Amino acid sequence: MINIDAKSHVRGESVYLDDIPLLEGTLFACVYDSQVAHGKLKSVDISEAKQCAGVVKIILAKDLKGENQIGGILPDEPLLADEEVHFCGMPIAIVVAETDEQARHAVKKIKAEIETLEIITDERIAFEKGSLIAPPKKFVMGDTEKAFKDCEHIFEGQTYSNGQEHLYIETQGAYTIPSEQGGIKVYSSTQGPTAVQKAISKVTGLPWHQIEVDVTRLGGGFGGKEDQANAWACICAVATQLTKKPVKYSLHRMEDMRMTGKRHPYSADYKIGLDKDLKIIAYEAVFYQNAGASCDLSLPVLERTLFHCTNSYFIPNVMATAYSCKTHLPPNTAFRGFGGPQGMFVIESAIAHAAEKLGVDKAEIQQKNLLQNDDEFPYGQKVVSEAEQSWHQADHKFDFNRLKSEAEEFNSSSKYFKKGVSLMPICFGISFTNTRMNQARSLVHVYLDGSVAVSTGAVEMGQGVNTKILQVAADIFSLSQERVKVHTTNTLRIANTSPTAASAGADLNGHATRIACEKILERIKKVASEVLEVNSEEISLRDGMVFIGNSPTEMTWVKLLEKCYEKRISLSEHGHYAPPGINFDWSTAKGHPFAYHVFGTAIIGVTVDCLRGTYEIDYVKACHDFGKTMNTAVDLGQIEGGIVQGIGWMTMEEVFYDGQGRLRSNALSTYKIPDVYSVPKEIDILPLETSRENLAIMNSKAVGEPPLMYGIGAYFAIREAVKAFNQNNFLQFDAPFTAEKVLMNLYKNQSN
Ligand code: MTE
Ligand code: LUZ
Ligand code: MOS
Repeated sequence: MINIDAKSHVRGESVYLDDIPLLEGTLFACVYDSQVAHGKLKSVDISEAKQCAGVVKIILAKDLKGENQIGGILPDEPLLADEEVHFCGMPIAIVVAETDEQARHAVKKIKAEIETLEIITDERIAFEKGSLIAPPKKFVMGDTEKAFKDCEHIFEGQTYSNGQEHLYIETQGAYTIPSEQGGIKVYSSTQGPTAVQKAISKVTGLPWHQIEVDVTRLGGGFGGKEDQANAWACICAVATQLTKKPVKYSLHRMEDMRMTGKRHPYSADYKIGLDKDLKIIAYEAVFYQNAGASCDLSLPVLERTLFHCTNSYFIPNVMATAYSCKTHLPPNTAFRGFGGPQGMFVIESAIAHAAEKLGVDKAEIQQKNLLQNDDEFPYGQKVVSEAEQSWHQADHKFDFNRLKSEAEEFNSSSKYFKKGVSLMPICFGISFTNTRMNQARSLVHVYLDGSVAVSTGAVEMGQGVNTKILQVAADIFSLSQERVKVHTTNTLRIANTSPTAASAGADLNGHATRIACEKILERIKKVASEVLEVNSEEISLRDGMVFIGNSPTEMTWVKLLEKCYEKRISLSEHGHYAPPGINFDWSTAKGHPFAYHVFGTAIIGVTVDCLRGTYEIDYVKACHDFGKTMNTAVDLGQIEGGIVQGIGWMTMEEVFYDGQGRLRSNALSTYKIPDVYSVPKEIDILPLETSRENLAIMNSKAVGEPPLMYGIGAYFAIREAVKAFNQNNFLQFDAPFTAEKVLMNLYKNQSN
């Protein structure tokens, strides 16, 4: 089944925030933001801006009717700066004007007097100064201190991985409309409609039932709208509350890049110990996360770094510690993988370090330490492992040795181009690590014309979740896809939603839809059995017809619905789903947090141009654990997109703040994401063959985030190619591996 949005996307008919027709009298908001990363806000002069044409209102922190607070996890984030500013880009004032241009013009006339205070942009410096978001988190298994004594080889080092700009095609934005009795209807480009509702409630003082949030779809979120859509919706809502007019704000790209947080940069220390057979016996890591100026989602991101700090490997003795360091950057936030990729980069670096010093192939160490069934993760959960299976099936299909010797042969006869190959196994846990967030609801209406309307808490952001939900309903009722419509995500139809995140959107909302549809189906079948005078178990629905056993009857789906109505049987249901068997206890740092894990093994090949430092990704070939995919095209799209985004993070995207905390990579001219020329020339995905049952919807495992981590392999493949050219250099583990860094490393300590 094709993605249900495919046609309207191609025709430009899909509706995003900026496509919503505006009501007459709509006003436009624009934010005046701090140009200083840390300082005392002495005064704000709005006198000149107030006089500008079209300006209706200028809102400062003191004007808010509710609390000046939008922190979702810790209350440490004001909507508008009050006494201090904490990052460049922090909103100080909201200008509301009759047109977008007028609002933007007036913003330029505002002046703020700020007394600069000490600016910290580096996570290690923040750590040294004791500037932490919260006390550290720690995972311990076995006894590393004792185990290191028995190790044959021990290696220690440092790594750094930089942040990443989400660069969703649709920037952040919101449109708010006053409704009766002081309520507000909100259109928001958010992954979390309830999060928006809650934040607006805080800053306006309105109860949740006065706030309706509606989301049709996003032009991408990638985690950047899990929490950070709230501010813009709050800004519009506050303006609507104070002016009683509809208010819209759709950020310009440079505003978005400057004012919103990104993937967390991490610095880390590692210590890895191996025995003489290359088994990893002990591993210690200390992570320093650059949280930015407030908590946002930094703490759960930090936790997921710990959950994934051993990637696909079993290590009996582990001690991992993680610090969330507070700096004067925009608050960093969720980004596909949610801290997991940052943890996995460190263990991969430690293994590469060991392999290079021992003169063995990195893949040999990786393979020897893959998770086996019933091994235990450092957090206590027992593994249901596909790690070895995916490795072997990938090897069988793609022949790792052939690919490696092809590269070696090429290198032996090529002076200025070198190839590198690397293997990247992945293991990613599916569920919000905060157990209570793993729940979802779905509202299903069957109409008397035979059509079906479904609403869930899932937000469509290009990942195809609505297509999957539609498939669930169509499958259960055995209807053609035209008879089912998945509607907007709306807090009046579905309450108390978790954000669409953690790759769990399709699972949670798909199961909730399944439950709602199954309940309706059961009632309908009972009516059919009464009318047709047979047992309910003998009734089935197939392609819009009622069957008894294997024989069709005269009864159509629509006729049957008519009978249900006559008998006054409800054709609507509100399904609720909560995955069973998950728990986690932070007092012991043990539990069973994940419904299941997604595995896979990729082999990545690159070619480096050793005169220019540039590189091309020749191929990514992977055996990936889909469980049993319910939509091959959607899932392949997710894999391709995830791989390219992961490669971008690891190789070319360089977020750059200067010492004053100003974002210098603040536009597409200074921040480079993969384009059509830099994507892998070949992506070849082999589905893992497995018949294991899992908790995923229709056994189709979550696919949103895991493939991003194959991109880490590109970093190590480039490293191999650089080493083939320059053997005199032990490279730092410093991502992204930009062409500039590649060039420097090709000639570092090099005599020729
Ligand atoms: N794919 C597209 N096209 N756009 C997106 O914004 N977000 C990713 C992933 N794939 C994203 C995407 C992230 S961060 C997550 S968590 C999942 O989709 C969320 O959707 P799911 O839970 O339905 O997989
Ligand atoms: N968001 C969240 C997430 O709140 N908790 C998670 O565990 C998570 N994991 C991945 C992506 N977003
Ligand atoms: Mo995705 S980082 O869970 O939105």
